[in-house]
Amino acid sequence: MRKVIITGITGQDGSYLAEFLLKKGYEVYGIIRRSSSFHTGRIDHLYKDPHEQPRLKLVYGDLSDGSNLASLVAEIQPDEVYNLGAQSHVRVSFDMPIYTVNVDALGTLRLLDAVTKLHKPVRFYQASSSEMYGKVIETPQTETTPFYPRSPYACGKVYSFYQTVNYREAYGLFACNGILFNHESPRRGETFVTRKITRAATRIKLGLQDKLFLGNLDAKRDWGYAGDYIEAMWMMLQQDQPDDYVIATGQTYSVREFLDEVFGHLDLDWQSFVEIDHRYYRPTEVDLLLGDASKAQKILGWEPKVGFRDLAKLMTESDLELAKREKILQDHEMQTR
Ligand code: NAP
Ligand code: G4F
Repeated sequence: MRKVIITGITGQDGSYLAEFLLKKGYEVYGIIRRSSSFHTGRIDHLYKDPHEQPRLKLVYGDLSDGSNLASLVAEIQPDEVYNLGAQSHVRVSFDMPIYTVNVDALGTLRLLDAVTKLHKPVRFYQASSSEMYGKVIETPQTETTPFYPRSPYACGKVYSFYQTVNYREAYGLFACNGILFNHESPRRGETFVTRKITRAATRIKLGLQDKLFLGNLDAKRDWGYAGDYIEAMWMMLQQDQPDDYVIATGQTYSVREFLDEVFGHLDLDWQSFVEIDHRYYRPTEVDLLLGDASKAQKILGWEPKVGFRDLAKLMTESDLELAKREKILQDHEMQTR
């Protein structure tokens, strides 16, 4: 049975990737951080599934601890490693630059080093990001577009990108960078803008909230569906040669357009509920991202299945169900007071 290590298994992408790899018959080792409260909500359904559970193993580790990573890698002897763990919030990286770079940049180096010391053929995936294009030098962005990072997060990801390339070239490691543009889902963290909007809009619809505070509404992103994007990660590691690939939809929309879509779906006018809060602005913004994934389409045979409108709809409908459950609980509490 092929063994795989996933860092960041408790996150959005890690949870979809674990689901996907378990279905393919892999033994999945997820590295999780110790936390004072439960944070495995996105993978609990896999752990409870009697068919998947025996092949899903959770082990404690942290990208800031190289010795722990080296022991885990040596013990597990994986065939594939997916490095998805990161402090992944761009705005937060301005508040915590040193921590972010320690985990997102040096963390990758620690893992690459541990994997290379195994002296067995291991395939390595690095979660690189469209944020590396930052103040974009050309549009659309491709694998050859120069990087111009605009945050501590993006600078850390550029470092990891080049370390991944260097381990491929210097040590012959089968290592790939997936340069993924923004991808979202009902499992997206609630402080990223799409999920923040779908959570708030659906709560407003049910009378659980009356305002939504946001930052820059003019930023444009190439938004895809996480479920599609994790398949591309796996495809990269199944090729004959390691390489780097852009994964994107080829369409770009503003935060304002996402608001139109979500509130429109709920028959609400967002202008009546949204207020601008400058705390959500970034010191340096990435104004426009638009990816060209034709290399991935040609070589991997990958293309996105879910477009912008369907993505907004599926996230809104999922959060509407969540808001309904919250409303029932709230009504019940009021009645029993
Ligand atoms: P996410 O939901 O924020 O998940 C991040 C994961 O990393 C969580 O499991 C988190 O664990 C873990 N983590 C954080 N700090 C860690 C540390 N010090 N050691 C080990 N694990 C740590 O992110 P995502 O959206 O799934 O993204 C996955 C990866 O792709 C990230 O590297 C992100 O930077 C990159 N990326 C994401 C996108 C996107 O649009 N989603 C696009 C391009 C690249 P806890 O649960 O304990 O916090
Ligand atoms: O949803 P966001 O926080 O995502 P951002 O910064 O594009 O980063 C995400 O995608 C990257 C891929 O390009 C990943 F590498 C990264 O890990 C992460 O997953 O913000 C999107 C846009 C920004 O321009 C931001 O300024 O939305 C704008 N925005 C406006 N109001 C807001 C808000 N963003 C957040 N998080 N919260 C707001 O209230």
